[in-house]
Amino acid sequence: MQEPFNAEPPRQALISSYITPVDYFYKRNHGPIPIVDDIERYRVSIGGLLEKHVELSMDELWKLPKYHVTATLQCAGNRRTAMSKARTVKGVGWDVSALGNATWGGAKLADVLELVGIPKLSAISSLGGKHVEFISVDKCKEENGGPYKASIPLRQATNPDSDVLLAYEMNGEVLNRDHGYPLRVIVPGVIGARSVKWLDRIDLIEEECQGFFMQKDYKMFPPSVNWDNINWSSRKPQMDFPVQCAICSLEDVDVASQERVTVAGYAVSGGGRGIERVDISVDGGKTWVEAERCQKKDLPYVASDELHSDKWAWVLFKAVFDAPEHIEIIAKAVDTAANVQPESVETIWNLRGILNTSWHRVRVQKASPVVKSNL
Ligand SMILES: Nc1nc2c(c(=O)[nH]1)N[C@H]1C(S)=C(S)[C@@H](COP(=O)(O)O)O[C@H]1N2
Ligand SMILES: [Mo]
Repeated sequence: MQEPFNAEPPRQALISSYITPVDYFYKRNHGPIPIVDDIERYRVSIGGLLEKHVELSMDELWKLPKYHVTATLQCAGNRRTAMSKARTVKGVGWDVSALGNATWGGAKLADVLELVGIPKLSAISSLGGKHVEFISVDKCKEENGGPYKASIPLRQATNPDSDVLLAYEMNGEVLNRDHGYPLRVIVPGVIGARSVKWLDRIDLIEEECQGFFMQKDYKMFPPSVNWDNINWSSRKPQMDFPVQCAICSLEDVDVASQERVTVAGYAVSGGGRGIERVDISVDGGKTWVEAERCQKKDLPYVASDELHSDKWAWVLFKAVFDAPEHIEIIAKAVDTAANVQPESVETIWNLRGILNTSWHRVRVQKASPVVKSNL
């Protein structure tokens, strides 16, 4: 989509490496991509309930300890197109590639907040603030021309272990314009919508952000809720994402041209829960085989002595089968809390089409044998 600019890579490209190259990393925008080019004069303002408002330059952020966090960013709308096939939903259509796994470099939000006087691990500040709001410089029609914004609980923002970053690097390079130059938030394990790009302001606030994307979007409703009976305030904004996986080595429907088919893809869970295993079925879910976990190679953008965490990253998986005549191949992942993906999309259908984490299915047909010519 040109306006706003939204893009995802082909399935095969997505899993061609453990770290997603910037060019293959999905892009999701709600308004025009802003240009912030005067880096000398760029400041991120920190205020809200704070007694003293502070402005930080990039120089000051670069001076803070630099962390590398390898984290999968996933749009809540990933796999929406498949959900809309069950029943129509509202939202941008995505196949299975509205996510990517990058090594983000930047300052920890917990360090930045400490710098402005909010101690580590605070759940509520002495000034009454319980949430931290991120405000962008872009302008969105959903916000009536105002900036994109989101918030996270203060507890998460001040906890160094939650690895929330003010990132200025992606895969060892300066963050590019599409992904939030010069500075963006990365909230690992949480739907992409909270990782605000082109950061302008950080505010300590009492209650969660009242912006459109927190209050009127990105909430998970039950299948009974439709556009006539929706009550937005009855639900909380979606934060962590649930366990997810998808097969990327095959399209739906694919033709197997060889005797063997390779079933490969990604699996990831939110909230810092790792992936325990991925099960594959080639007989419609009657029997399952555990997929192999692909060895992740050295992290190309991290030196061994650097501060690094990859607990928020996806795993790539692979299994190889004989190609029968007609098969439905299914993948489902289990996370370290033993959460399993739901079997059918109908049971998790919701009007905004978010968090389609149902078992991922592709159909494969064996190619008809090539008839040898006598010529
Ligand atoms: N300022 C701003 N931040 C934003 C958005 C946006 O439209 N504007 N989109 C959000 C959504 S919904 C997602 S999924 C991620 C996408 O990040 P990416 O484009 O770097 O992949 O950014 C989030 N941050
Ligand atoms: Mo998103």
